[in-house]
Amino acid sequence: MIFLNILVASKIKTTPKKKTATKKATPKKKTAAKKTVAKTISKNVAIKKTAASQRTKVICISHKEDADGISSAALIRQAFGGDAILVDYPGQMEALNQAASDEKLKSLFICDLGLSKKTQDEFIDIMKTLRKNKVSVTYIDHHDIDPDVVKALQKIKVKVIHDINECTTVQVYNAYKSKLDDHASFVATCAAITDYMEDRPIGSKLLQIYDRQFALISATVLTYNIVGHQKEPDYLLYLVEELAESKFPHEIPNTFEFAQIQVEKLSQMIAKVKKGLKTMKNLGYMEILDAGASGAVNFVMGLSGKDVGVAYKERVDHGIYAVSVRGSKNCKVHLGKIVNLLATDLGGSGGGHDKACGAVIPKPKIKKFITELNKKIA
Ligand SMILES: [Mn+2]
Repeated sequence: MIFLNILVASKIKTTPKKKTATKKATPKKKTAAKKTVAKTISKNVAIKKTAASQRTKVICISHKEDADGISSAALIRQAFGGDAILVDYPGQMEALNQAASDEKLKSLFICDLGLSKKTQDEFIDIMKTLRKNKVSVTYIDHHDIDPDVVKALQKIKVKVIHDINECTTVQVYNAYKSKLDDHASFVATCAAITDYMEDRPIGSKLLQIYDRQFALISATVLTYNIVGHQKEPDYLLYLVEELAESKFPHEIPNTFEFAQIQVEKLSQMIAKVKKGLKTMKNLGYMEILDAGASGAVNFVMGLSGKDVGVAYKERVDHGIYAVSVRGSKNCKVHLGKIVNLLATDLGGSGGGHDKACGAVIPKPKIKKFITELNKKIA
């Protein structure tokens, strides 16, 4: 899913074990490298050579808000080592820019981060910088993408793995199977389930390996732990490490207890949505105050009786609303495409799947966004 916002950050003790092995594939050669650069400072060619050889880092920038992003990062880590940087959509470009200026970066993977009209040009520019610096870049995703963007990326030799029919983790699994252990297929299965993509060609084959109920409860508990820890980046990185080490969600301490608390909060959300929900002809909508929009949006759609639900939450510090949109099975339009265009028109950004997408909308434009969306989905 895309633009999944925070549900609730609750305060159960989760105490991620601090691991020292975070830097697996990134041997530090700081002092040595500096000396070499200093020695060769007068010779341009020599500096370039040194700069190339001191690039050793592997980084995976992935989506932090759902099991597909976290699981993609875990499988990349298992296959290639290196460190994960977990981001949400508002933080995506900052992380990419930072990676682009990292002189030690050798290889960059970007996972489960869809591009929109608003972000794609800047994304391509950053990729150009990375490629100029000879960084190998692999972009793996399943969100709707402008074909011209794919062409532009391939032209500068960014490796693009893109299929709108399989979730990102399944694509990572499929591409790098030979570098992964057997358990990776389970991690990919959980990601497919949370992205509603366990019925796709590869996803469904993977699910068949495992007992359906076992996979469902594992995927759900993992998801609740991810959603409930959005404000604890260390915990999310810890989850990446544990999954990379082939742990099942139930083997990670306290995950089921934490999920139970999330379930309780969700049941309270049902009551709140019943009270606060509003409708237009074609959609139900609601402003969410004390939780994330994405945790409420399915209830908004379901309880409104409409085929489209919109939930939005103010990000006070950013002057924007984080908006989540869901469509029912009866919804025949591609919400991700509509929202991408509409959000861009209103000075925001957005996009995603046909039945699950999101947007960032400037605060004064939220009413306009909802009324326009109501018209466009008629
Ligand atoms: Mn995904």
